[in-house]
Amino acid sequence: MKRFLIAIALLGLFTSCDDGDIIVTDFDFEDSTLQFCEGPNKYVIYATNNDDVNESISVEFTNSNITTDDSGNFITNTSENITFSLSTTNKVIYRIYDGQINGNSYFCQVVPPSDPVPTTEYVSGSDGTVTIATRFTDETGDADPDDDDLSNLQEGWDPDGINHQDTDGDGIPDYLDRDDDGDNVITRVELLVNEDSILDDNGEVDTDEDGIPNYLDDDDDGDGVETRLEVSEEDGLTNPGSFSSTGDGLPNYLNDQQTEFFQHNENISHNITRNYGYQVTLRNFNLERKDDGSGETIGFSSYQLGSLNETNIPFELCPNDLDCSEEEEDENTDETEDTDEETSN
Ligand SMILES: [Ca+2]
Ligand SMILES: [Ca+2]
Ligand SMILES: [Ca+2]
Ligand SMILES: [Ca+2]
Repeated sequence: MKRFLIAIALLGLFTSCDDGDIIVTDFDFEDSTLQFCEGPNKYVIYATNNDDVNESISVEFTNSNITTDDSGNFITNTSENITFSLSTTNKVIYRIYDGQINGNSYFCQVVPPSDPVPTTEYVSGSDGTVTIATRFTDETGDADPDDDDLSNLQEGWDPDGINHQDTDGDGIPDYLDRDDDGDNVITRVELLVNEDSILDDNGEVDTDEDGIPNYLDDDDDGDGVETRLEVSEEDGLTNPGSFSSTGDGLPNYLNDQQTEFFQHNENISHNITRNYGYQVTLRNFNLERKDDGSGETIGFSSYQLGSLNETNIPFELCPNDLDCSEEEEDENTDETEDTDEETSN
């Protein structure tokens, strides 16, 4: 933000010899963290600064590709970049205030506070565009988007995004798959060590000692019955951690002396939450000074406003590209209608 202010000051020195229309190309705000809120009849993305000067830059806009979730998080309904034109309703505004600026109350309340008062204001005109580029911020080596306590690098994540490991071949790469071996026991549970655990050389649980750790082994006890069939729908699907047991305290899927099984094709939920970063870029726009009637105009060709980060946004994943809503639909199938055979004769 400081650089923005300094640049305006410097440009002020030059505007007199160029009709006020100067193109600036190298503001660098890529490190600024943006905030978002839904104000009255508009969305606002903004950044504030209260260090040497009290100032803000904001983009106020409406766009049908953008919505909010129940928590007010910024959500887009497309993975494509969103670009819209600046106009009388979609605006970039830069302000300097006479006191500390609290962006949340200033931009997001129906009735903004009367303090602080803007003393300087620049507003964009009808030229220019805003682009919001969506990316995941959990696509890094040490991130853990499936929350199984294994980092992306530990799960065969490919930084180039081409050859991610997918142990169970269900189309969900291990780094996003909360059940890597598809046996209906989530990876986080299969990694838990207790006093009876048999560990491999890497310190991971390998009950049948076949060299494949439980979280990648679809038959954990090596009794020839797939783990997914030794876990009942009830305990495996809805309550990982308490599993069918014949009575000796050991879950059946970890007991090679027990080979009873349930026949089913169910999968536990694979939904996770992910973290997003929305990069906001402004292009080919002008800012016109509004507070002093000077009409001073500053032109910009490209301006990285910064990144808006949203975390823990629900992200639906379905094994083998199945429609995960099918289950709910099945539950809603019509019950056999009772025909009223009442005859009045
Ligand atoms: Ca998988
Ligand atoms: Ca598993
Ligand atoms: Ca094993
Ligand atoms: Ca087994």
